[in-house]
Amino acid sequence: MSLRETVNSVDTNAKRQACMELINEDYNKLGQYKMGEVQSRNIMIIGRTRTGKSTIKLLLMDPRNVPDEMTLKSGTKDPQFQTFHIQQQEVVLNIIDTPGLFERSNVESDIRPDEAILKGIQLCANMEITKFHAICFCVALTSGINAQDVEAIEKLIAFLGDEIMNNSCLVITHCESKDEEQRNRLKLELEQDTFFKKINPFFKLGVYFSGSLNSDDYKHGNESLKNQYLTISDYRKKLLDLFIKIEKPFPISEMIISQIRQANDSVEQKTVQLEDEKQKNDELQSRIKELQEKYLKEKCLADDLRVKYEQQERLVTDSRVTHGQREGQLKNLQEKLQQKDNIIKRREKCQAQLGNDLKKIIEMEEHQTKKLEDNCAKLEHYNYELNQKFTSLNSQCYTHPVQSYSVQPYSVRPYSVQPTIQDVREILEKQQRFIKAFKEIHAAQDCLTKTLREIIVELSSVIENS
Ligand SMILES: Nc1nc2c(ncn2[C@@H]2O[C@H](COP(=O)(O)OP(=O)(O)OP(=O)(O)O)[C@@H](O)[C@H]2O)c(=O)[nH]1
Ligand SMILES: [Mg+2]
Repeated sequence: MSLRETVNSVDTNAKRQACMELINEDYNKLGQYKMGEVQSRNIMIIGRTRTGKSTIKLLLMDPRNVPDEMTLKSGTKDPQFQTFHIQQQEVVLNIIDTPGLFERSNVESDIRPDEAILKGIQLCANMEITKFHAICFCVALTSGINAQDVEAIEKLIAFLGDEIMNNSCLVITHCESKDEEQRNRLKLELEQDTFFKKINPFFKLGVYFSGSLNSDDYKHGNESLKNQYLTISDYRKKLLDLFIKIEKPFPISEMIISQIRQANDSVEQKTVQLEDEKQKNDELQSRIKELQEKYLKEKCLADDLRVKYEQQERLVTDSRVTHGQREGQLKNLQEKLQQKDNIIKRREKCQAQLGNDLKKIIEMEEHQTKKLEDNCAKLEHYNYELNQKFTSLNSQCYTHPVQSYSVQPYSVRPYSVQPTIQDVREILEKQQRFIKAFKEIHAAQDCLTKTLREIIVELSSVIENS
């Protein structure tokens, strides 16, 4: 056989088969990172806050999980995306755990249901998940179904359309201690429930139960944990069976996604606006705080000023009173001054009067003096005459003796000649006139003295008053 014939006669197929058998044997024994096709199931869990959504996720992962102790505060803040592989089934579960609808938080800002649903779908779109195999609507046995659940389902249908019903189921949580009889009774009760009647058609995939190892029983190591484990394992299996068997997922159309994106954008815009507003609000708050502090400082100042003002006002009032008193005193002084003025005037008047009176008195005195001088002159004359008479009578006394008569008129020198009766009578008459003249002088002096006394009395009273 030629070489050509020998080469052409080689059985290539048999050789390849032999090679591949060796390779396969080696890969099966030693091959690394072996790949196998898996199917994925996208599951979204939604429902009111604290109904047990995150706990369902834990149950699906591992039925031995024990949830944290119950609190009223919401747990999941943002949608959570997690992927699990069901080993025997070559199925991958993409679980989207959403924040609770009608969330209760510390800041009292309820997340609106549409917002929470939107966030979940947006997250799926971001993860290139554009179809859902199941939407698990979660309600807790402990809190039942209410108007908020109805509202949430209506919103979901409004977003995604009626078709979503084919891929929706209801999951009742907190049922780890319920036996089959109790569950059936529960189902019957549900059928009678007003709210459930409204949403029942939505759950075309049916009603399922869920639960978890009770944290209190776990804490106390109660025997009931075993039964709970068995029950929740059944729930888990039923749920997983459901997810695995769903072959027709609900597609989220591009349109819905873009709508959701738009809605989400507007939500984000609103969130940004909200953040802005919050920042502005914070700035305003700090400004208000500053102003309040300023106000308090100014108030303190104003209070101080008010106190000072009140003090000043008191001082003004006091000084007004003092001023009034001073004015009164001034008035009194003015009155006294006036009185003194009057007194001075009266004194001046009195002095003038006195001057006049004194003048009159001086005049009168002068007059009287003159009168006295006249009288003296008269008396001297009269004395002279008497002396003459006596001289003549002395010369005649020897021829006409008369009874001796001892008359000795004023400033008349004694004589030894005896006067006649006629002489004596004349002398007596003259003496009487002399006496009369003296009486007149005396009366005038009396009058003068009286006037002087009156003036003195008046002056003393004026001086006393002043
Ligand atoms: N016994 C029992 N407790 C549960 C069950 N589901 C939830 N809980 C309790 O309820 C609490 C809240 O459960 P979560 O799973 O966090 O509720 P959620 O719906 O995810 O809450 P949000 O994320 O706030 O919306 C958990 O800490 C558990 O204590 C259940 O099936 N059985
Ligand atoms: Mg949660």
